[in-house]
Amino acid sequence: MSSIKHIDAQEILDSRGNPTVRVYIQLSDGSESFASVPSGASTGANEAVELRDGGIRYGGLGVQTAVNNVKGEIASALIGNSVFDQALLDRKLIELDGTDNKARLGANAILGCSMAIARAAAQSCNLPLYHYLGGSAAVRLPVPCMNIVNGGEHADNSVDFQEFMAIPIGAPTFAEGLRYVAETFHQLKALLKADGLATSVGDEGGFAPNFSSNEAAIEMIIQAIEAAGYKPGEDIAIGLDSAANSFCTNLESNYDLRWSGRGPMSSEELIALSEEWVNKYPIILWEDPLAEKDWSGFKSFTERLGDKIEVVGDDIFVTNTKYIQRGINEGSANSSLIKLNQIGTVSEAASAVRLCRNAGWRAFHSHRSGETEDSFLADFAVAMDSGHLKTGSASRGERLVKYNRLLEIERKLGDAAEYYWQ
Ligand code: 2PG
Ligand code: MG
Repeated sequence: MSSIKHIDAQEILDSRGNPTVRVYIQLSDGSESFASVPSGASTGANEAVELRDGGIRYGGLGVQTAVNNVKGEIASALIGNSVFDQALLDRKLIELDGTDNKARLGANAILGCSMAIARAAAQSCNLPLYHYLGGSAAVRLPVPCMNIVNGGEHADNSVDFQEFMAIPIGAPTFAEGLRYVAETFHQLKALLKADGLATSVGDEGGFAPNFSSNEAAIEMIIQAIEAAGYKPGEDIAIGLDSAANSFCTNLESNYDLRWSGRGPMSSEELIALSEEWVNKYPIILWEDPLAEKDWSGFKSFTERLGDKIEVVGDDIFVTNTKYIQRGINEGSANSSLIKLNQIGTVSEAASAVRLCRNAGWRAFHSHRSGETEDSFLADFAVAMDSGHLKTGSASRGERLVKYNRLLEIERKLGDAAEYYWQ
C-alpha cells in the first residue's frame, strides 16, 4: 500500500492572470505529483464554491485561505491514508468540509487535492492517468469540439453567444480531427482579415471580432470550413454554447440578444429562432440555449430539438447529480457538461458521467475559461469514455496542452485507439 506522506499547496496564476490553487502530493513510495485548478467566468449559481480571500490582494481574488486549508486541515486528514481509495478520500474531503457546496474549505482547495491524489496514485502504479482512472479498456479519444469564435462573457465584442465550436465528426482519428478544425481556425483568420475584422482572440483562444450578428459568425465559420476543404455537416459540424444566463434579463425566461437588435424575447421566441438556425445550419450540439433558471424552457427546447441535436446543460446542472437527475426526470436536455471544478472532486464528476450514461444521455467534458497548463482534463475525458470534449481553440498554450496530451495518448494507444462521433 502506498500512502499519502506529504501535502503542500501554493497560489499560482491562471490563464487570465488570476490566482488559483496548485496542490503537491508525496507518497510513501516516493511518487510525487501536482495538480492545478481551473476557474470559470460564466459560472452557474449552484457551482461548488471557489474560495477567494477578498481584500486588496489581486482585487480580492487571492486563494491564500484555500492554500492554507490544504496545508493545514486537509493535509492532517489525508496524510497516512492509502492513495488508492479515490472515492473514499473524496468523501472524506466532502465530510471534512461539511457544507453542501464546499464553501468552507473551498472547492478549489478540495479539487486540487482530489486531482493530485489521482495523479499520484497513477504514478505509483506506473500507469498513465487515463488508464488508472478508466481501466485498460479506456481507449476512445474524445472528438475535439474546438471553440473558434468567442463572444459573450469571454470577449468584449458584439457577439451574444459565448462559443462557436467546429466539431470534426467525419475525421478518422483524433489527430486528423484536430487537424481539420485547426485548419478551419486558420482559414477563419484569413477570412476575418480579408473582411477587415479583428483577429485578436478571446479567453479560450477563439477569434473575437465584432460580427454584425450571431448568424454572421456561423456563416463565416461555414465559409472557413469550406475554404479548408471540408464539407460542413459531414466532415465538420457546428456546436454552440449560448451561455444564455449572460443575456437573460431580470425575469427568469426573458432574453435579450443585444447585438441582434431584435429586442427582448420570451423563451418560446428564442426557441423558435434556435429551431430556424438548426434547420438552416449544420448545428449538432447546443449548450445552455436557455438560462439556468428556465427549466421549462429547457424542457420545451429539448422536446422541439432533442431528437435532432445534442442539448447540453451546463449552468443548469453544474455537474451535480442532484440537478442532472432532475433534468433526466423532467426531460430538460439529453446531455450534461462535465466540469471538474463545478462539483469539486474527481469521483463526483465520474458519478455525474455515470448518471448521464445510465439515462441514455451524453456527457460532454469541458475545461474552464480560466485554465492552467495542467492537462488532467485530457486524461479524464479518455478515462470516462464520453466521446467528446471542449478545451478551447487552436491558440493559447493552456488550451493546446490538453489537445497535445490527447495526441500523445492516441499515439501511445496505437492501433487500439478509437475515435468516432456518438
Ligand atoms: C462554459 C465555460 C467553458 P466558463 O460556459 O462552458 O467554456 O466557460 O469556464 O467561463 O464557465
Ligand atoms: Mg457553458
